[in-house]
Amino acid sequence: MSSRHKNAKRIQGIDSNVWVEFTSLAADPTVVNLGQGFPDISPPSYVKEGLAKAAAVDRLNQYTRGFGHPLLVDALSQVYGRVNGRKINPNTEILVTVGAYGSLFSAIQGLIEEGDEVIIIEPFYDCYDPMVRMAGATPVCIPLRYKSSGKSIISSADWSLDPEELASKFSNRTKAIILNTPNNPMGKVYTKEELQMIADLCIKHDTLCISDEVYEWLIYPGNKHIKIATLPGMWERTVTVGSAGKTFSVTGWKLGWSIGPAHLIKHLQTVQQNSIYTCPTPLQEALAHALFKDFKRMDEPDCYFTSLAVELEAKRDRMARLLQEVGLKPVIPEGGYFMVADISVLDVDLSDMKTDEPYDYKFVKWMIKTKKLAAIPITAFCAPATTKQFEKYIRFCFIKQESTLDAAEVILKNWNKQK
Ligand code: IK2
Repeated sequence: MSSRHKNAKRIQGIDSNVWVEFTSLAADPTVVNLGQGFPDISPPSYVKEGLAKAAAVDRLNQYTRGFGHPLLVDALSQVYGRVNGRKINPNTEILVTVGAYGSLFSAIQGLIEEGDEVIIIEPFYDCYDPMVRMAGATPVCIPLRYKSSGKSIISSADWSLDPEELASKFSNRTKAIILNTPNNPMGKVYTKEELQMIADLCIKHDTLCISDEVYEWLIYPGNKHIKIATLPGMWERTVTVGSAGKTFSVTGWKLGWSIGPAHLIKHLQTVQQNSIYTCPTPLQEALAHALFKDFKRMDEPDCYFTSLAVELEAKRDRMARLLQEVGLKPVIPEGGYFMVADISVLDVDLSDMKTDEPYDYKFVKWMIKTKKLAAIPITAFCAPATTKQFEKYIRFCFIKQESTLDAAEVILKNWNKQK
């Protein structure tokens, strides 16, 4: 092949992707899919109807403002103005993107320089690492460390950063840290003290913070979501990322947003105007109406931002019981809709699978094939150096209809009977 047909260096070594691989394995309709994080529950009817209404208006089927449809940035500025306790300028402090992915991409492309270092906390949402590499920078990873609370139930709160280890990762080349709270995959919701420790280091080293908060509304009792951008000295150095897919259970809409100070957001806008330019107008219009509806009832129990978390809490608890019944040790998440489980107790011998993949990859492939149940291997969210620490964990998604959870229950209850 001619050398002209070779890939660009910036995408060297990032060609494998957990979603591409495991979504196709789970596509078999006989497989119960608790893998990729998408709901199979119905999105709210007003959200779907809003899209049909928007598509019926001719004007809304044409291009809109590139940095965000005017009605949508207005809605976002109202919701996040209230949440952040500050006025947010809809035109200069918000960018609407193709999903949270689009926000992460434009933030990293727009703010990270070749040769920079970016701190990433493991396990991390998998795209952070390749996005940092594509920008020519180096990911500097630090794992969450498990410390038993002494209780029989393991919680995502039992995983935390070692303050000294974190401090040691900062250097004069550190341009940013990527934070994800509530975290995917562990379900960890960072406490105010943990966020303050990160904020202090960001301020000390003049570092940016890209805070991925796509599960911001999905918080279980006893926990509170705190935006790092609201801590003193952090607004001016933080880009906060959100997702319509996660907020309204419409992952197929692929709309997201970045919120932050104008001096940072303008660089994300530059990336967007020179790449995808604008997002679909009818989706943005419908999302704006949905946000306004729930904004108006934010203190009421039927506000979708809070009612979804209530619905999910019961599913979370059901998922935990199911996993415990087969002897798995689930990590009870404080937020989000994933549950990680320690599979080491099952002691499945996979030595006949002749691949050099980590144990969890082999386990999930074996489980899909023999048990017809799909999950996601946790080492997909780790750098190679941390594989050994996490390869006995897999992730289940529980934002599923009761019938899907029933099907998973049958598989798990028959676990030892099946071949
Ligand atoms: N950031 C995080 C932390 C996410 O979890 C996601 C979506 N993940 O869903 C797939 C899975 O984990 O199974 C994103 C960003 C991307 O969000 P969006 O779909 O809005 O681009």
